Amino acid sequence: MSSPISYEIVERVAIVTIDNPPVNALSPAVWEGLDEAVARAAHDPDVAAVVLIGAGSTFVAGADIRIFETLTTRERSLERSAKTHALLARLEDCPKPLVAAIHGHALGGGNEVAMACHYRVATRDAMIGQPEVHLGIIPGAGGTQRLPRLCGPALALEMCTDGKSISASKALASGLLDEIVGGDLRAGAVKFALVRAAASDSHKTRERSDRIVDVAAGVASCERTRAALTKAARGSPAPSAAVDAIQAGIEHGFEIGSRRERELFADCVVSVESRAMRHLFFAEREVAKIPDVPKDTPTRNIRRAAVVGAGTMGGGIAMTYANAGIPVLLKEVDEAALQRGLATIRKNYEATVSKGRMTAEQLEKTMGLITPTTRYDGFDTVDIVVEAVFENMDLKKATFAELGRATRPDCILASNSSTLDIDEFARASGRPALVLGHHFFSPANVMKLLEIVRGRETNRETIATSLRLSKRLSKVGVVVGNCFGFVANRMLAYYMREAYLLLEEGASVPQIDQALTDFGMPVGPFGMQDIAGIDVGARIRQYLKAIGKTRAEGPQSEIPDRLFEMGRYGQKTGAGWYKYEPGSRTRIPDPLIDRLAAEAAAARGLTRAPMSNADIISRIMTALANEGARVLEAGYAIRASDIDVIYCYGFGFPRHRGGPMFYAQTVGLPTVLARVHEYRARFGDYWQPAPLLERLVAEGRGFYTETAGAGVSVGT
Ligand code: 3H9
Repeated sequence: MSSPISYEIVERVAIVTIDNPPVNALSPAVWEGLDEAVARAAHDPDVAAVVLIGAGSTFVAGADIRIFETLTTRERSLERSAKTHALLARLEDCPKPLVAAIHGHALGGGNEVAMACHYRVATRDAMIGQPEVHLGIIPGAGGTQRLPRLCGPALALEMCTDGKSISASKALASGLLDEIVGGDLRAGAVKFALVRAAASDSHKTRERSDRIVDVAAGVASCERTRAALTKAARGSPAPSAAVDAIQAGIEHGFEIGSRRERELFADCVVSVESRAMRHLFFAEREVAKIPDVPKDTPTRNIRRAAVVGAGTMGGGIAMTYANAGIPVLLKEVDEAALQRGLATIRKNYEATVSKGRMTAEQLEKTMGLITPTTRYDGFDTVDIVVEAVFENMDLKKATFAELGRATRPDCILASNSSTLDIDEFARASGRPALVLGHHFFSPANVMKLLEIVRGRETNRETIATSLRLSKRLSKVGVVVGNCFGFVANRMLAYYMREAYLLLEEGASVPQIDQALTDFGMPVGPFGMQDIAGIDVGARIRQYLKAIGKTRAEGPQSEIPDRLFEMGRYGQKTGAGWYKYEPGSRTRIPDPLIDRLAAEAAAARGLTRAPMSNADIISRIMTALANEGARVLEAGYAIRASDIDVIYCYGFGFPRHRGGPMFYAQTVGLPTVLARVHEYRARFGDYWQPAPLLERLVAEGRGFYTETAGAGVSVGT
């Protein structure tokens, strides 16, 4: 195999190029090659300086994340990172100026390599960051030690705990970069290196202390960051471990700090939390790979869009398109509804302006991309329509029939339905190959998930176009099959069923919500329903009743419908599962709910009894995983990891748990199956083990080898 590192000399400067597509990740061969190339330059009498540069579109996007799977024990990790630290010290000890030339991204280990160089130059559009916390780890190649020495503790703490990249200009201002190169990076870096060679000054980052003069202030900064993290980290231990490592370096110097970094890195890399987050990193990239939709499937260019319905969802979807710079027609039935919708959109943007995340000028420009209308005029100019009218089958079918007439025959027609049968809309439109679901999550302009619902006849081009479009809209698009509730809401029905039943059996609303937020959810099931609106679920149940179906098998609690009858729709009516003071979103427990729960329990012949938070989590997560297994077996999700992505992006499932399927696997599928059997014995036959779960346990396998069968199939 050829080396990913090449070496050439230009004007007495050794150019060491890292060429390890697609992102020049630091594989063992890259580390080794770098070590050898810099040693060679150090001894090469024709070389006065060294430039380290990346081939292709980026410098280095970090360590090769797959390698972490080999660090199965803490000892192994300690051994490996000691070697990496020593290697970087060797680079830093190079007697000739060593210059990192950065374009694209210098992330994680990529930035750590750059910081072990004596100087760093970059293109104007380069991005630099330590994103390790997103993988549940901390920088492990000296990042927690060199970063504060270059840019000061405050920015180092920020970068290592929030994982966000900074721009080249910010990096320059902070001292992390030495120069921004305007023209050709390689030529600029060579020029820079020759100047430094002439000055022959030593510049080892590890020996610098000028950015950490005031140790007490640095420590105080660490303590403030740690305190602020308690809430933001939502149970992930990595951010505070990064603070500990930085603090050790500030208080006790580079060597002791580095040792602490290695220990904390080792703790993190073997943790379940990090495994979960690494799993999600690859899962997110996997979702775009659809077995029968090859990468080279042609896609349509979406230049103009239309949204039908300017309610909460329609307005949010129009904002999503406008935010991506795509002009969008927004249609409502009458002028009053249209003006209400537009006013809400403007209010949302004004809130963004007031938070300083948008300028007044950008607001007007973005609003200018949204063209309000009460007619279908102009619909023959758009490439896609997203229907977001009221969740009613007859209304939606009539809308699709109308859209079939009002748009060009090659226009894609998408429905934002959260539950209904896409194939019925497809038939009504007269162009089923171009019809599918685009199920956004509320608020549509904020939530990152887009369920792309494949109908029986949806063609490959429409799927490929939707996947590409979702990236443009800054969404994570996941292709799912056409079943009631698709994947997210179908599984959510089981999550909610258990929450209601737990309430009737003796837990309280605040206890259940607290158990779930302690688990890492951003909000518990009842708090979430108060935000989404109790009326929404109630209307769906009414529709299902009318067609003789239920959302989830098993006993259905009457309490949500009683709240609906009382007009308690949640936050919007000032009362739901909780009470709310006017203008406040603070949840106030309401004894009325306990009375309703007691009545419901009596009606079902139950004696209410206290239960532990662990029992609550166990019941709810078992229900999710069991239903997830059914969804997977039916082929409504292509992979178990797609379900994980759906839950993390659609409902804020804690990333450090990896999603409901990954979490089940960390609990152990035999344990999950045993719990299903136990619940069946205790609560009744509506608890049925998913056949896939039984099969996997019998075969000693996990969820992650299964891919979809027939459900998510195949147009032409
Ligand atoms: C680290 O560095 C720890 C250190 O402290 C050192 C410890 C010793 N490894 O995202 P894309 C693959 S931890 C392996 O679709 P984009 C990715 O899976 C690391 N593979 O492209 C995909 O493969 P495929 C810290 C990687 O243009 C392909 O590359 N660094 C890695 O949308 C394209 O990726 C990070 O966390 C990797 N490090 O975005 C940065 N990176 O085509 C992670 C990417 O088979 N990477 N791949 O699906 C990113 O954030 C984005 O990939 C990047 C490009 C912004 C670079």
